[in-house]
Amino acid sequence: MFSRRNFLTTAAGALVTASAVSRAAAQNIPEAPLAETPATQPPPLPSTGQPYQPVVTLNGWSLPWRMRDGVKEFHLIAEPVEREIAAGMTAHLWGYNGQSPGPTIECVEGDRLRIFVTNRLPEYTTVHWHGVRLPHGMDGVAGLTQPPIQQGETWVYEFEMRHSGTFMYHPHADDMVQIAMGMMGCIVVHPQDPAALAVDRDFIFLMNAFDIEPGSYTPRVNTMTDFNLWTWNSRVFPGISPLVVRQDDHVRIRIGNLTMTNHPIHLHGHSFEVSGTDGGWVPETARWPEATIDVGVGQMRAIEFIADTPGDWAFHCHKTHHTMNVMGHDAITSIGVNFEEAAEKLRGLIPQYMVMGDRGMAEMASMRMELPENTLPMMMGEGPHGPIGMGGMFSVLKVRAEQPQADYSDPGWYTPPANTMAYRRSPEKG
Ligand SMILES: [Cu+2]
Repeated sequence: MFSRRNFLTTAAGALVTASAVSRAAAQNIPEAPLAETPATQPPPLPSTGQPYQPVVTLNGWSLPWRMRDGVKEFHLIAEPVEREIAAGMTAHLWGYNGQSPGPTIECVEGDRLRIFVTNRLPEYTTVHWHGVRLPHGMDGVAGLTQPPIQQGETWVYEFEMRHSGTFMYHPHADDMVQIAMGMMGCIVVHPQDPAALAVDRDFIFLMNAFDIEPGSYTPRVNTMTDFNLWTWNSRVFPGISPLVVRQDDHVRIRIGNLTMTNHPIHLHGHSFEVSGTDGGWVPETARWPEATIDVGVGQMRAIEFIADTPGDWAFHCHKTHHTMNVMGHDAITSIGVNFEEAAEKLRGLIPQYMVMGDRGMAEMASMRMELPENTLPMMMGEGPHGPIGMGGMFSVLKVRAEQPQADYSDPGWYTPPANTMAYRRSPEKG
């Protein structure tokens, strides 16, 4: 779970440099809860205000608020964080309240929000509320709508959430660096009527990407397209939580893209409809069936389906390089090349010399190579039938008849009923 830090102490300390908030105002700043784990937190029901059905942030959490005179007050702290990308690799990123991405901000259409933003980064920042329709001065674009938030300062954004939907937040100050470092989060504005647009399970995540050299911890911020970690909420498979649902649940998955390229997201075993974008909800009469939805840069797509078929269903980006991890991208293609002659000579010099990749690269999925410190092999994940050979933007939708309502715990691997699985044809059958 997240922890509460003593904000009054830190606020008082920050006053040495802060100029935007007076001492009296600082006393009134709500505390800023902190997440210490990349584990998916169970969705919290709203403590005050209108009821709503909360979302489940994959490998993330939702930010608690304080209700003050009818205004929901949140507190984001922009700061350096350590994020586990998957077991075996930790990255030094920038984020909010202890993690990258920052916590999901959930509220209800018509709510008035007061969001305190404290800057503990080594440079200035702002927060832009992507997709939210608000007054000019609250839009968070450094230089255009406000001066940047300097180190140590706390700034206040206050506006009404006039439309339900799925939005994002991220800096609009030194954008290239700050987004490459992992600064982003989700915003979910629930409809006034909790019965409107109701689903049984509602998941959300952001797609992001990093370029972290094996053996190092900090992303290269100037990389334009050649990233080596394709992540969902700053996690790669098998570090991404499975999406666990009960059979026949009406499921919504909200997917935002803050990488520098598009991602065709594909779901196995089901077809879905796009029900929302960062512009709002798609009228039911305008939806059409899909099995893959391309999510462009800076876009958000909400998809919906009935999870009618039990099983473990792959859910992934269809760009094959995006379901791979760090190591091995630079390996030369050598399919069909006969290395044996050269290998014989090399073995004379290096006794353990091994030929790799002359029959494809699948063997790499089961091979445990020596890796530098703090990095991940290209393919990972062990399934019930062997290595899964995936990494990056890949997870599993787990549909189970016996999954209890509102239970998100991992039921383990699926066992198919007898005679419903592909089988090896015995050669003697002729
Ligand atoms: Cu992709």
